[in-house]
Amino acid sequence: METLWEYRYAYRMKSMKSSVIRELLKLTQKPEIISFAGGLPAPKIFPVKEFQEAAYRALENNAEKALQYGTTEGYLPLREMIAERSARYGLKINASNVAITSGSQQALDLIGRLFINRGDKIIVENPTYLGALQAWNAYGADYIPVPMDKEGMITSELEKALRKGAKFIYVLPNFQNPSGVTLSLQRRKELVELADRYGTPIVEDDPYGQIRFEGEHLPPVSVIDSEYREQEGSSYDSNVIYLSTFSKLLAPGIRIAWVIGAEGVIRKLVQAKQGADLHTSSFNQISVYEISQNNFLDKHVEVIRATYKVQRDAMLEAMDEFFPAEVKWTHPKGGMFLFVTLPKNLDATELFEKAIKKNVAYVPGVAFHALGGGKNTMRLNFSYPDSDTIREGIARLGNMLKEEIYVK
Ligand code: PMP
Ligand code: G9A
Repeated sequence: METLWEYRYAYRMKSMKSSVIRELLKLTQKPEIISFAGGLPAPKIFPVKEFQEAAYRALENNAEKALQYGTTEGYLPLREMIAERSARYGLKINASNVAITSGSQQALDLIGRLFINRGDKIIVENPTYLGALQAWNAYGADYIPVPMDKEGMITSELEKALRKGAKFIYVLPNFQNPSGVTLSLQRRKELVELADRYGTPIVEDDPYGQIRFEGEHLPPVSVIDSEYREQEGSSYDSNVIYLSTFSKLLAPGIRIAWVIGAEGVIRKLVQAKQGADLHTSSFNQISVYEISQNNFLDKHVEVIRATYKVQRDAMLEAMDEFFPAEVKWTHPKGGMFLFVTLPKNLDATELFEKAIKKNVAYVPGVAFHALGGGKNTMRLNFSYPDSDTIREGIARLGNMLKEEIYVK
């Protein structure tokens, strides 16, 4: 029966759809399905024992804080720790530049609240992270997608987009979700120069930067921006808002992430967060602080890198073996995803049902294209299934694709 709520939804609900990833998560939780769909970290390397000990310490030594309301900015020792760790990557910040959020997803939503008026244009990579589109659709964002190649966002195309006038540029420089592509150093510099020339700030979303399997670490866009504008002294007056998260470094279930920004931006973001959830779980923040002691994060990142590298290799090898020659894919140097391009006449959304019949799932690429397109693309995740499962799933997918390309 219809309730009285039916005709009372706010305008913003018109542009809101369910996230394909969230919907697929329900479907792919069936044990018979091999899922390359969700961006789930590998549960086999969750630091369970270390979390048990950290949670114990949080309650043993710090229960008054862990179980109490906390400040909206977040637990100060955790923010200080993040500021110190960020210095390694060249970010000159202190705790006043850091706010803790309930996942980076909340940070994306708060950024929407802070900056997006209905009809504002946001420059995004094409494809881009679906969760950002979902957050910003609610605020009535319009998008200017910029095409990518093997080096990331194509900067000559970015210039065309900037001429249209945009509120900000959203960029995922490392092992991008969904493409797995990394923005090259040269392109990072060009991005910063162009953004500066057109007076357009940047949101840098970097959940995967530390999960590199090979090659040299590249400086964050925020650091290049500070250098380019010859920022002096210790205050972070950057035009870049930088996001990262413990979801991929420790575990996503704890929902702890951070935002780095100029002090003024952090103050506004904190005001918006006050209305959203007062603050992020004190207990989880203190547990994350505790688990991070004695260099644990660095040790654990090594385990993550080693595990995902093996699984990425298993996926690439299996694709070479089982995928038809007409299909192309990216070769990520880190992160959790790669992106597949099918021949133009194939539609990955239509094929999805067939894949499910073969008990294998992926995310159809259309979902990551802000203005549509990308019908013949799909995203595959390699962090969740183990290597044997990956091989089996890729074989199933390869067979399905061969049937489509050769038999029809
Ligand atoms: N940004 C990107 C690019 C992501 O891939 C994710 C997680 N898939 C998030 C933000 C959100 O992460 P969380 O909310 O778990 O911190
Ligand atoms: O489960 C989620 O919604 C987070 C993962 C995002 C992704 O698969 O990109």
